[in-house]
Amino acid sequence: MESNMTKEELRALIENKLSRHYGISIDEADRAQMYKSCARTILELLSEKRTKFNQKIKESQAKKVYYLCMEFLVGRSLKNNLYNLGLEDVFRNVLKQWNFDLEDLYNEEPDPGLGNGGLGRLASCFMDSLATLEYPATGYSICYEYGLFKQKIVDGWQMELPDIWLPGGHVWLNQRNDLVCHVRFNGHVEENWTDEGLQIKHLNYDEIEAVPYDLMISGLDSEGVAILRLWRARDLNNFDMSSFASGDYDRAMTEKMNAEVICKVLYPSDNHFEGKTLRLKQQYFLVSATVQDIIAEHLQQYETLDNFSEKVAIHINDTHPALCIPELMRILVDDYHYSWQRAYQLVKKTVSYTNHTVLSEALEKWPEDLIKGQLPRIYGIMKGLNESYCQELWKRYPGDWEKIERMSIISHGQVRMANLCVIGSSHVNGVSKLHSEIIQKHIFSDYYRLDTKKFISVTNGIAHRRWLCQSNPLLSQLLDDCIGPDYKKDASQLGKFRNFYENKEVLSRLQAIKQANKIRFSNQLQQNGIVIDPQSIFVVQAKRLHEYKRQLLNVLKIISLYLDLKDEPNLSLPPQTFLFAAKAAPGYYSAKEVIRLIWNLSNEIEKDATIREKIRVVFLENYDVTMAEGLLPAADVSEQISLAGKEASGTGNMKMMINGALTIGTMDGANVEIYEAVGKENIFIFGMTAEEVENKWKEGYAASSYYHNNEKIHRVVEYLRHGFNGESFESIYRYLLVGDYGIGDPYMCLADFESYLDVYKELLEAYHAPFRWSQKALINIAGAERFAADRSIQEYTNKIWNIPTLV
Ligand code: CJB
Repeated sequence: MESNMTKEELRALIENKLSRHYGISIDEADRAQMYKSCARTILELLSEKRTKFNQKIKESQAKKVYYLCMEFLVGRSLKNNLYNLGLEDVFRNVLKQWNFDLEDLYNEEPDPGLGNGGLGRLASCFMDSLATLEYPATGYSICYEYGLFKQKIVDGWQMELPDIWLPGGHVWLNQRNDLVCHVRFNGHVEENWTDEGLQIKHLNYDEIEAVPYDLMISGLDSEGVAILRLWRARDLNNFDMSSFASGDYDRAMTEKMNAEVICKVLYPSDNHFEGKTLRLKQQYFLVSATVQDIIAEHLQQYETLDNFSEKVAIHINDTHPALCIPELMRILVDDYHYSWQRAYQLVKKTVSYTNHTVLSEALEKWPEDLIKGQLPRIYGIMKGLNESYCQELWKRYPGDWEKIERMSIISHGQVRMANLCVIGSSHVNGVSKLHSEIIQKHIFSDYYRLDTKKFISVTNGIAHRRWLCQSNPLLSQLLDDCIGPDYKKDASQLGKFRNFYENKEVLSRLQAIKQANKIRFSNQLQQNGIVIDPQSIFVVQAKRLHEYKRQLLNVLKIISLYLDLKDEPNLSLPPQTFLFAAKAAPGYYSAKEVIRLIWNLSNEIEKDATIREKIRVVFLENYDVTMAEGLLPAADVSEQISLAGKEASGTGNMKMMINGALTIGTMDGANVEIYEAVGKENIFIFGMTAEEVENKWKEGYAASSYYHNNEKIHRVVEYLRHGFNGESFESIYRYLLVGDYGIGDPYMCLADFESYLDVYKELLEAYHAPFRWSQKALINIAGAERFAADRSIQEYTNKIWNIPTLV
């Protein structure tokens, strides 16, 4: 993996960038200039690599994969590319001679927040794997001017500040003016029968330009380079000169702003549908530009679209890019005159879809009138698809109107995007075994019965090169020493680490590494004035704030421990630091209330000098990929406590496991497979199963019965009811016991509380035996072999995209 670039060669490359872009020599360069010059040097190397790779793909006529997602949470690029190109050491040495520290340059780079959480991070992990495994792949998304907001906590309340990432992030983007295309909105459609058949014209539309910006992602020790193509909207007319000339400056600018507002900001909600016009426009903007781009690239190589589905796989990541189905139909039928039937066949063979959530509030349902107004031609196509699909259903299920209605795309004035995706795709997959079973049994059961083979499961995975090798170099070194370096490209090799289960030296090194990572993270926090004890157990819950993820349940547990300590200050408990990291969607009141609760609990505990030695709560502000890279390797305990049946997979669970943290969790999402991988001795499982949850709902769940009948629950809830740290938490008390619609505690925190507390106490016991604990950590690291994104991608290529590996 070592590159053979010499120091002299590298020096010359960097000097050249400093001179070309800033007209300066090394001695004059500041950190920002040096960071950008290093980035440009890498880009030059990547471009050369990319050209060679493109040539190879072209010659082999390999099938290409296009991965569409409204979010890519890429993380910083400098470190990732240096690592994957094997250039970290030579860069570090050259920079050192010039008195620059590579770590400082890493910190110059903004962390582009072009995603909300798991969905966007998964997409980025997949790009890393696609490049490393040498598949020809392009990711498509939007170049949001502002990524996910920066989080600031003011007196416990989350405030949102804009994420201005482009000034430092721009350097990685290559503007492709040669590939600009046009996207049309509004207007109306005219249909005329002529001698040549039905002629369709879209008239009086508003048109804007889509300008692509490419970001290159290098594979490790491979010839592959993946492209992430991000679209920016640009006003086509650029400027209304006549208004300007007549002195109407405002008007001259308005049109431009209206067009460009499309890619201004990422919608900050996760697992939640925002039925806003601008969001719909963003979605269509992405898919229209993307499909045009894919078609243009295909035609350039093959000069026909007849072989489109043999050479192209288009993957839609969740329903957000679902409009690519009617958009592809539109282009095939209107622009290339394919028959409706043939076009539909091509679309169905080309497109595949991953479902990432079963939460009903996340399922996208657009008002029919909105789509009709904004995208009249697309609306017409969706109606056509709906009609022909319903006719097919009618033949199959004559008279069963209820079923046909459930399975249709458009119904009761709503366009159901998940149905569109299923109907328009070759395959539909869930992201863990449990989640795939749930979608087959529930939301897609009708379709599953109709076409069982369409549905498969691909468990998520993580880019272990980023989340283990780069974030945890000490552990990576230990693995190199024990099992050799092959696991970096073949994660299944991690399993060999099990052979060191009895090896005392390895186990004590493992312990020391965890300690070093905890110290490293504590030192980082100290720079921001937060002091934590690296000798304490680090219990980490890091993920978006959502009711179903149940950060509240974790808080209830901590309050219970706190009250135990207040009653009995000498209680023997190992020191614990509860670390929370989470952003709440700006309009998500109950989630923001939980942040306020955590923040105040933290302050309340800090007041007591004895108790804070034993338990401490820290809310880590502004969680992002960069923070995760420091935090996750430092975790002793990974909290994965969603209500069973709600978390599609989770990937933070995999990231902490591969870094040797032990999971306390429910049988939800990929936790089930983590449990299978490590065995019951090496994970702490509690709470109801998905089936038990379902049954409890059916019986009728009454949170109040737990409150009245369980002393521990009663005590904790009462503590909340009375408030603390000068604040009231009446709203949370009401949330748990009364609820908005008379359903208190909709995610059943109280039902799982007792089992959670019991199992947490078992975990604390287990921590008392450090040797055994290390053995458990070792089993988790080895067991992570199956949670690499490389494995997921191989499953996608084999089972869904039908792309053979390049040789
Ligand atoms: N997910 O992050 C999101 N956003 C959504 O809108 C829907 C789902 C998450 O996707 C991850 C990747 O598949 C899953 O691991 C996670 O369970 C799911 O919540």
